[in-house]
Amino acid sequence: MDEDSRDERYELVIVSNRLPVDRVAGDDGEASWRPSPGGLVAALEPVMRQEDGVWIGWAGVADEVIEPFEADGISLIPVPLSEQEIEEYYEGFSNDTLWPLYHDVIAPPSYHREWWDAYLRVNRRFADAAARASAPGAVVWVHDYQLQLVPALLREARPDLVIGFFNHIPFPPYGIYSQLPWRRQIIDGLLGADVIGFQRVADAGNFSRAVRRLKGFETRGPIIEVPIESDDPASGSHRHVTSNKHGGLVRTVLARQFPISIDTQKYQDLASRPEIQERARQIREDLGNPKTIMLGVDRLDYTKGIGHRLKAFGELLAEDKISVDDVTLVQVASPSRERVETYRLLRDEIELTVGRINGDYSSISHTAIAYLHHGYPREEMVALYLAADVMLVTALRDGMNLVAKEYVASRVDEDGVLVLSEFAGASDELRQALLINPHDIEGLKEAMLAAIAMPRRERARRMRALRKRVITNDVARWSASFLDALTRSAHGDHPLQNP
Ligand code: GDG
Repeated sequence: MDEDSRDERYELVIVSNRLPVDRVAGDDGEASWRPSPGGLVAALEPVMRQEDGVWIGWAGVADEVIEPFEADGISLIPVPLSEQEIEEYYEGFSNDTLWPLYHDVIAPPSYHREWWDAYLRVNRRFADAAARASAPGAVVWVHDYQLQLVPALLREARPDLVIGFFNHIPFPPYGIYSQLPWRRQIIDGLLGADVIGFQRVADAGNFSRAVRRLKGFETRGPIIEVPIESDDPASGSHRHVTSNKHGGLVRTVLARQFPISIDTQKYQDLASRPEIQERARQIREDLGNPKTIMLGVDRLDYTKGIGHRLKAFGELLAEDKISVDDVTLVQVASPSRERVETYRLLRDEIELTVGRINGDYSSISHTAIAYLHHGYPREEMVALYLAADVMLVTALRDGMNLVAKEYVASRVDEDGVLVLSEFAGASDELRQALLINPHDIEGLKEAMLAAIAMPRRERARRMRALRKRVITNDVARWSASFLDALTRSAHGDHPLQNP
């Protein structure tokens, strides 16, 4: 990499904790980069190519400085992180302070001042990298809770940029958020953006309330009025600077919902492939062709309500409402954050519960729960979705939950029943699912029985309505509507209506 290309400037800059690539060792021992396909890349790839874009993030390798490179035609700028920063900024502040706090304190958040220091230091590094890579007036889109300080740090360095932030996880109610010792700094960090996107209307509302309570700023619907100080770099730029009703100068920030989605077409295409449909039949057969297959697919995370799901399933077996001869639960729990203590404890707890249920109810020929602590290729996931009569999404709190949407997108046969927690963002849109409160174990059990017994016509009616939603609102539409709001904001126009 020579000096010139290192100093390249881009019109569209995506910033996220992790770059969408993994380093893999080839047969010859040479390391190379493999794109890690996710919805976000799928949605942004076409825009990135068209707009001369770059992606900034950590490459997944500690204690190494990696020069900018290209993978699959996308320009990538790695931000280095030391092993200690991964412990303090990522596993610590991001995943053991913010993650539990933002998910309704389901697990107790840990507050450590040295973790905060690392969070600030790493956010500065990301903001510096973005400031260096951005062309004059470029659009920068920052992602997720690990980088909430980047918008303000970036605005300070580069008031010419158009800055967007999207929070993939919930934003908690004020009573919970206010626990955070650094609650003001985070709000200030986010308010550096021109557009702040959330998954749900309720998340945007919680954020606006926190802004009013902590900063005393006025809000009008989704618009937040941020007073301009004379030394504020924004005072030099006329973009979104207007007078408020008291005659003071304010910068306007748009904070509203932009519910994320999936690459629907990709799931439909996979589900239509004969070999994947054959694999779905094979899965059913391998499970002993039970009348009903129930499925859970989650990262092994305490927010996903896996324990509540197992409890309901175990009680239905104990009460003879279902039998292992007829019903099998397949639980894919993909490994996650295994270096964080709470996650290790959760794994023990879940595996103890699965072992007990299987010990009590399985027979030689029928296993109650097929528990799989693995990650699978996407093709296998789609085969599982096709094989499952009932999909169980019982999150205690979840920004969106893409699994619910992937299940619906995969059901090209218009069959299958989605049981969906009202605490997952997806429940705002997927109203024809069987909506449940996972804390209400009796209610959850009733919904599971209703799903098992649901007649084909009703299954098809509900699935058609769900599919319509996921087909219309796919991830390309999501990114287009966020970028459209950002571009409009660059012209001083904040859309008050849904874009
Ligand atoms: C965060 C928010 C929000 C899981 N196991 C395997 C596998 N997965 C894939 C799923 C899905 C993704 O991982 C998980 O997405 P979720 O949305 O369900 O949950 P989080 O990981 O917590 O994501 C969430 C999301 O960000 C986006 O904004 O919806 O609320 O928490 O795509 O399919 N994929 C493969 N093998 C596995 O074993 N291939």
